[in-house]
Amino acid sequence: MKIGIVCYPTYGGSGVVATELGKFLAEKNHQIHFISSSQPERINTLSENIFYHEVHTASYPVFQENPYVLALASEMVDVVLHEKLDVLHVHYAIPHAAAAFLAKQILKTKGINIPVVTTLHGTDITLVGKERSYGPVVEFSINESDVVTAVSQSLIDETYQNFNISKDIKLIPNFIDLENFQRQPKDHFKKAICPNGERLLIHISNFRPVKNTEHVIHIFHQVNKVIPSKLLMIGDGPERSKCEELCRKLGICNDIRYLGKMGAVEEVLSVSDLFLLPSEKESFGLAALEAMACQVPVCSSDAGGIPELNIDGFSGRICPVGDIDAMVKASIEILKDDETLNKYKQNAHSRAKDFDIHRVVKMYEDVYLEVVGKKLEMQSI
Ligand code: GMT
Repeated sequence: MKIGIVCYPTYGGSGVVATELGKFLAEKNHQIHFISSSQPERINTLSENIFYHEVHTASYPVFQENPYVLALASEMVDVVLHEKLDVLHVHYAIPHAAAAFLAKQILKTKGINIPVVTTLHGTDITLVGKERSYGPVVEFSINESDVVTAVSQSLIDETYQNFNISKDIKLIPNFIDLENFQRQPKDHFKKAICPNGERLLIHISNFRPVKNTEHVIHIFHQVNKVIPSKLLMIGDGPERSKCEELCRKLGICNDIRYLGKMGAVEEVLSVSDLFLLPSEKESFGLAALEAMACQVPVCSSDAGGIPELNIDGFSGRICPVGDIDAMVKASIEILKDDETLNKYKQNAHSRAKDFDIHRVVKMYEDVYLEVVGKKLEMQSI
């Protein structure tokens, strides 16, 4: 099939899901056309089946801001027409689902019926999507999509709670490529960071307020008093400077390293002992799944869809959102001795296998086949 994938080019989250999905579909001989505002971070492979179309917004003195949605819809129309796409798959409702609706209507006037699949990822529903300034458009464009998927049951439930949705929403969870994400021998790196055999804790996110990154610092501070440890903070975003200030205030800067938006996170995950994810909201927690694939157990909050991924007492521990003391206790329980830690590590890896890319991508392929099949049926009537 010829599939257009529309996504944000960002580090982590929906951008990563969209690009990993496209790369894997390309390996399965589908032709993939990524449409985005700039080259997505993880399109790093050369493949005869992968194409990239950048959205260009022409500026004009009258515009306060260039109207991206219009440029995106125009690009979608152009790519569907000239590349003869079978289906458009948009990731993150705002503004991609609305732009897809517009493109679909334009294409209709040219006698083309392009099916639109919308995948809901998280804050497009649970946070910013609910804002008065976006809500009606989000609701409308979900209802107008041919198929809607969401990455967890919790996100499906919240979508029905927050909006008046007439569509069935299919659960297709996020996935992991276990060949790329696996524990690698990086002992020299572990020795450099933890010279005295300390445990290594890690957090990876875009440092937005929903991630509760300051809680990560507080949890680490308390754990470190009981079990000598170090902390890696990976990623970057608006809350990072607050975290740095907190580290200075607590006098623990020497035990914490900020490595920014690293490319190969599987390398640092390979030497880590515990992933901390105290988020206030989290529809799935892809970063936690990547950690589990590298045999890193997860101490998380119970926000959103996290409990559908992390199993309390098995792949890690789950505590109420905001309960720092409980997360400290739970982390210590996981890290207290090698036998317990190794058990959690194995369990985390075995849980990650439930989200194997081979199984999950098949679910997306089935969705594409269904909508393309319906389109062909309608054409033949
Ligand atoms: O919804 C967001 O905050 C952004 C989104 C992204 O594009 O980074 O992240 C969400 O999508 C990920 C991929 O499906 C999920 O793993 C994250 O849990 C989810 N983030 C939140 O719900 C906060």
